[in-house]
Amino acid sequence: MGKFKIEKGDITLYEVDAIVNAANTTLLGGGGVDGAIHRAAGPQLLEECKTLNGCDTGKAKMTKGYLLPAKYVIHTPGPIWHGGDNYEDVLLKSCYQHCLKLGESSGLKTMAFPSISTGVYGYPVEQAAGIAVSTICEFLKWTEVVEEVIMVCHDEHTLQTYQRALNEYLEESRM
Ligand code: AR6
Repeated sequence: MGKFKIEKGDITLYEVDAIVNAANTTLLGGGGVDGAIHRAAGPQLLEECKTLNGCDTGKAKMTKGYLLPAKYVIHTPGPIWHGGDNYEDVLLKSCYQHCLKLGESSGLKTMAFPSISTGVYGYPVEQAAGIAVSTICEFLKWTEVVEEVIMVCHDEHTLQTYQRALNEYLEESRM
């Protein structure tokens, strides 16, 4: 059973086994957290990403962390929000699940996630937070490998939304 934390910060500064990148399906970089991770990791990250042949939405692929304090980067393309009737919730949950399973099968003990899809991809953070929190907490109940998952929120609104989602999840699981 692992621990779950929600913090405000910059994920590129986290010294964990793996940070997760909210990427796009090309895996060749972009703006937002993806741009920040590529800048901090240096050009070797892009070189490795070029060998991966992209990644489907909802799946995940891992690279080394290069100049980052994190050992590895797990890249996952989140769903683009198209109103909510296009399997966005299924795909977002799948992102978290694939990243967590990849971390576990690679023997990682500590992982940090950004709020996948809630920036450029437009997923409403209130809905995304519920999916992220429940998927991570369910996984942490049974894993014997991953010891800690940190949700790294870049701004105050995102932080408060994830904290509220965690409180709601804990209340519901007590009922
Ligand atoms: N640390 C933690 N979180 C961050 C950081 C950071 N350094 N920088 C931004 N965020 P976004 P998406 C937050 O747009 O919505 C890229 O171009 C940000 O405030 O990075 O999944 C990709 O290449 C927000 O809360 O990712 C794709 O094309 C969250 O990270 C597309 O954007 C996600 O915002 C992916 O869009």
